[in-house]
Amino acid sequence: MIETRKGNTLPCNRRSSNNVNQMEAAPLPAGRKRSTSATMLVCLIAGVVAGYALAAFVVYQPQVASLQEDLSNTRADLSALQADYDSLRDDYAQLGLEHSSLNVSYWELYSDHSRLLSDYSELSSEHGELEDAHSATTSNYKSLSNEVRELYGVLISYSFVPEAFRRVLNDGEVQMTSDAVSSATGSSQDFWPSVENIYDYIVSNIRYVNDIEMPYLSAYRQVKLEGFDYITGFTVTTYKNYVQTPGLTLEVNQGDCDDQAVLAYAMIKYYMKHIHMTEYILYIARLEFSNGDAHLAVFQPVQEGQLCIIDPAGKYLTSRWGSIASEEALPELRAYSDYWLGSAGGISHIELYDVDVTDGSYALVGEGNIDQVAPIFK
Ligand SMILES: [Ca+2]
Repeated sequence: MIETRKGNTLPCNRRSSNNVNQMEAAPLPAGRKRSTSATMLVCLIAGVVAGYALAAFVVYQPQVASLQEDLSNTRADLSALQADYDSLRDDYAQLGLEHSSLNVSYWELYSDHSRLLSDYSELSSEHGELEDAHSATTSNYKSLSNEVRELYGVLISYSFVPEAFRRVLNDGEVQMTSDAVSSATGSSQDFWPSVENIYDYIVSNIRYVNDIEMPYLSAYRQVKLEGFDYITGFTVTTYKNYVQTPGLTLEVNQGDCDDQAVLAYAMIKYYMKHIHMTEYILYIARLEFSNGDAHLAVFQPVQEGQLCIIDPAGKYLTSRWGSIASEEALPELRAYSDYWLGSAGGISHIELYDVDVTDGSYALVGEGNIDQVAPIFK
């Protein structure tokens, strides 16, 4: 601070410099001097300020430029972020729509899933019931198939020889002839007269009648599944033949050749076992004639290759001098064939069966034409 004094004038000799002297030589009024100093002060301050400003400008100008650049970059970033924001907002809106759509689909699928679960449960229950029904049906089908096979055998046994033997020549059926045998033989122990009396009994008491048409299963079809043969169908055919039991033939007093031959076989076997007390070999002979007809008769083999033919239906009994007899097998078979020559064309084929009358089981002893069968009796 510069101090000024009011009202006094400074002495001249107290200044050594020229400038000061000049000033002293032309002294200015006191107020004018103060104005100059203020101006200078202002100028000085202004200069200082300007200097500072210049210095600040020099110093801070790069920073300002950098800040401006940063500002510009920030604005660009802001603009990019705004664009990103707008895009994300659009995406969000789109995702919102998709979410709503997916939500609707989800509930639809949830509903479908619930319904399918319910359907699955119901179908599982039905499947279980069907499996039970299938198991029962399979069991019934197996039973039915077995019964059809059994029916096939039963119907065959009603119309065909030798399949009929088990049904008509078992012990129960043979026992049914007891009264007839006693009546015919008088319980005599004399074998040959008793056999002849049995023959005569049948000829006298059993009327010859033709059989009726009998149905039978001529064929059946089957498929194998899991090791079992299921019958899928069958063919029904009729055959004019019915092999009666001895009991029925005696009851109705009629029958054709097979019925009368079966009755003769049963009565002679009953006589052997229960009256004569010796059971000899006895054959049932199934004959085929040249005209295609078939016939049944009883053949009694005798020692030394002889044969006695007992055929009540054919009215043929091996005889000599009007009484039952046995003859050498081959000539007797030829004579028997000649007996049929006029009506059936003679015998073309013979099957000999030995039947066990306890259960009707049988064995085919031999078969062939007359010349082939005759040696069996040797
Ligand atoms: Ca018959």
